[in-house]
Amino acid sequence: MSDISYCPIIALKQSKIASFHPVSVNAVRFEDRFWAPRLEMNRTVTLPSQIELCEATGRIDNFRRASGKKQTDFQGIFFNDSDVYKMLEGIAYSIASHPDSHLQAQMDEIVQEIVAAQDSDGYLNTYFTFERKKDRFTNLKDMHEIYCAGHLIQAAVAHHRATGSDTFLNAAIRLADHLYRQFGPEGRTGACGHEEAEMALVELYRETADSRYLSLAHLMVEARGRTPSLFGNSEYYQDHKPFTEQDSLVGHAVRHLYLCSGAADISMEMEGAGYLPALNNLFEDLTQRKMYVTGGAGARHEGEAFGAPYELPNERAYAETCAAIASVMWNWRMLHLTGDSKYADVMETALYNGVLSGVSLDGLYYFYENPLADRGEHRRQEWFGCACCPPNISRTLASLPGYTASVGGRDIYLHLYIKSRVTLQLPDGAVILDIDTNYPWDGDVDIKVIAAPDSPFTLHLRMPWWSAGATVATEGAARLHLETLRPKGFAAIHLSGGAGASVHLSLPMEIERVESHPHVTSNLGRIALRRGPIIYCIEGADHKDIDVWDVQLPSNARLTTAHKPELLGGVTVIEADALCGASKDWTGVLYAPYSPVSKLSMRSVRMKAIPYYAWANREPGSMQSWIPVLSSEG
Ligand code: FUB
Ligand code: ZN
Repeated sequence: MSDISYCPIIALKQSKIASFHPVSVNAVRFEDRFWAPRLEMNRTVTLPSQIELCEATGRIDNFRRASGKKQTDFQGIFFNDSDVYKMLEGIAYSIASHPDSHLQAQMDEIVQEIVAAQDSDGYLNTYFTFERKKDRFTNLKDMHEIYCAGHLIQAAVAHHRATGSDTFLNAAIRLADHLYRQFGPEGRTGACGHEEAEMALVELYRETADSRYLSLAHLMVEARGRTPSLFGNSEYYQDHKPFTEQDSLVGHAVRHLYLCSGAADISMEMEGAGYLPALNNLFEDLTQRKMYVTGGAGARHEGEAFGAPYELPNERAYAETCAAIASVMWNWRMLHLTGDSKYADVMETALYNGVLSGVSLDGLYYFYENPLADRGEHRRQEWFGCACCPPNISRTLASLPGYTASVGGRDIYLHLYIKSRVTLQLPDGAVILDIDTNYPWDGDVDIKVIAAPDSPFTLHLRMPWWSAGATVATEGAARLHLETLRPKGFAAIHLSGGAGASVHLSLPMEIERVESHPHVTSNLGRIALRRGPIIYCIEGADHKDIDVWDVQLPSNARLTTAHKPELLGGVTVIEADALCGASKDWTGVLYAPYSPVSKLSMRSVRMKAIPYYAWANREPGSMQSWIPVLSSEG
């Protein structure tokens, strides 16, 4: 079984720049009714089904083929190796927080197949074998070789952290050394058309302390946007400008967000990298002009790309699950780089909405695109030819315990409020916290210090952006001082040390009617409903005899909540008296002379909104996240 002590998502203990470093995945035990069952399903249903699917689709046979164990054709898309690596990363983090000898044995069997497929010079990509060997690294723009290498490295680092075994890590080192010979200071200028390896190489540097990998990641970020160009100075590949000059998110969304993640990683390890101003500008662009209210990103189907500012269509939203995950990864890194909780806010929004919608409640079906409105046609699929999203979700879920909290010196930071037991290491001993809450349905959070060294330490509690009016109360044996909110969005509570203190945080979870910038034309005259971190939508399954596209919510409607333990795995719904219908009879009519909406032509309906992440888990039907508002004057 696993013999591990420190298994974080990003290992920042040695960073001289990061504000704090994350808790180990295996030091957090979820005990809640929201995430704990999801992680259990990920371990017992999702990951095993992904192993089967990777086998059934020939993804693992591709490694057997490359090692000579099987004589078959290469199967699937040229970057299929990356799906196997992401799945393995998920298994590694899953067994770190929940040992599972069967899953671990399956993981190690696949690792053996991978290691056996590696060339003696360290190269490893099952597509570029045999007759395609001559084509290695001849098309960096399109062929994802370095991208696949990045995913291998991330999986191998997770495997090493979770198991203590060097087998996979050594393969990653041999591959990274190969990349270094090709693209390091003595090699040629190069990077992948699809970023990913940058953050992987930084993580390998963190795992091995070999600074060549950090230099290589830096060279790869620096290679973009130059003359002569890597990729025709194309925006699609983020090759239009040097990273330091980039101020707007463009081109393929996952790629740009992975690039930002890599640049943030480099910024935490390399003095003077100079990326922070660009990262700040890009974050502003994301949150002020290009992010869906669900935390989703990348509005356009064409090129899986970011759109223009405020181009955020609902029904035609692309919002790839991988892009929401990439936003989580980037914001997680920005949180550690800057110590500012605003990044955790964006991360949490994406997690509970645009990421979680990507997987069905039974853990077996996936969304690739995550539209915010639908006419009952968009359904989750068991798998995809291009299956980037499913294993990206499983690795994110498996690593979630590691996103809960961080430590820096004698300061502990709580980012995600989840009923759990969290163990954090201060310089003079462990602090054990019991966090009791029914979040995300309730904003009351009780934190008890179960064990702590005798000397003082400070607990920093994230105050989410929606939690105006939050209060913190303290009690217990320890001497407690409550400070006001710090500029970086955490409330600091000084504890005198020892066990026994308790802190009560109350985050008001009002139902908020959210409107968007008027230039988001698809949302004109509409509101979204948000309560705590959860975005809501209305769905046909709850409104049998009407089309939810006809629902209008009076601006003064009384909104109430009800918790429904039996519905959709247990959700809090929002209900209101609304109206349904239109100002005139539109049968057979597309355009007509304008007439103001009259409530008289509408009928009353009881509207029930469910969390957006849970839609499309029942029979097909229309869905709307942005609901038209009817003025109370009308
Ligand atoms: O190209 C690799 C992955 O497949 C991308 O990140 C996704 O957008 C999908 O195209
Ligand atoms: Zn994807």
